[in-house]
Amino acid sequence: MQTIANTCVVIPLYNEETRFDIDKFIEFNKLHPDLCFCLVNDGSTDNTPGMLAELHSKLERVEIIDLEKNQGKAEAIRSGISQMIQRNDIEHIAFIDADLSAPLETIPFLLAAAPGKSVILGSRILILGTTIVRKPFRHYVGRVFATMASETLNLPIYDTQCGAKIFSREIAEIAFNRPFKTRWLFDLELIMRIVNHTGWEKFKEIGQEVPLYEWVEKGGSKVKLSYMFKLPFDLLRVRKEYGKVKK
Ligand SMILES: Nc1nc2c(ncn2[C@@H]2O[C@H](COP(=O)(O)OP(=O)(O)O)[C@@H](O)[C@H]2O)c(=O)[nH]1
Ligand SMILES: [Mg+2]
Repeated sequence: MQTIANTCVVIPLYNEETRFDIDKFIEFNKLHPDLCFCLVNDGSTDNTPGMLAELHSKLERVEIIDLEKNQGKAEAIRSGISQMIQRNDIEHIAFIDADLSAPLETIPFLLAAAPGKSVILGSRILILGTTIVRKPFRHYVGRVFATMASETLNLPIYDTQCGAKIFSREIAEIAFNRPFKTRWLFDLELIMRIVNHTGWEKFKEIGQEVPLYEWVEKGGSKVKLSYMFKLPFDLLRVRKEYGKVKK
């Protein structure tokens, strides 16, 4: 039975002092005191470590990892997940962004929406009943990229790049067992690692994409727009490394 009692949420933070909202964590903790957090400071040069220390002193189930040098979101998440995998009491490991574009409540929401699944992928789909706020330009570039990725890898997933995902501990071990080849396509890489391990038919059984009820893009994104031009090349690297999904 999946409960949030044995779930841990990994959050990478790089210079998040202005976006990190400690009060939201304290409020959430009152409703879900069992959920644990692993907060990874990715070599921040601002007061992020100070804010993490404050949260650590206020909540019980918070672990902090301090990376001395900035390593990028993928590697920051990987260090958090690698540490959580060691804990036998943990069944599910999630990750979300520090700006809480997906609110903390997303975690219990996703677990309840996909009972028994070991790969739960949040998906940003604007349909009646959901609040999905993204800058039009980013949305369109994102959709063109998602379609290209889906075709190139033969992978029918609507939103591979969504920053809210949950895995069983066993699957997390497979998905994060080595460093990623690309800086921003690690979401695609980890999905391909899982599919290549389980095969497509099994992946369909254990995985589910769930439309988020809320995703509100926050200002201050640190992903450079110029990266857009590198995306197709990185996508080809992913295909070279992992091949296409065989069905
Ligand atoms: N851009 C960036 N984000 C990082 C890095 N290391 C960790 N992160 C975290 O990764 C998440 C990315 O969020 P954000 O910059 O808002 O990306 P976006 O919402 O996709 O534009 C945040 O939690 C960051 O703090 C890094 O080196 N660069
Ligand atoms: Mg963001």
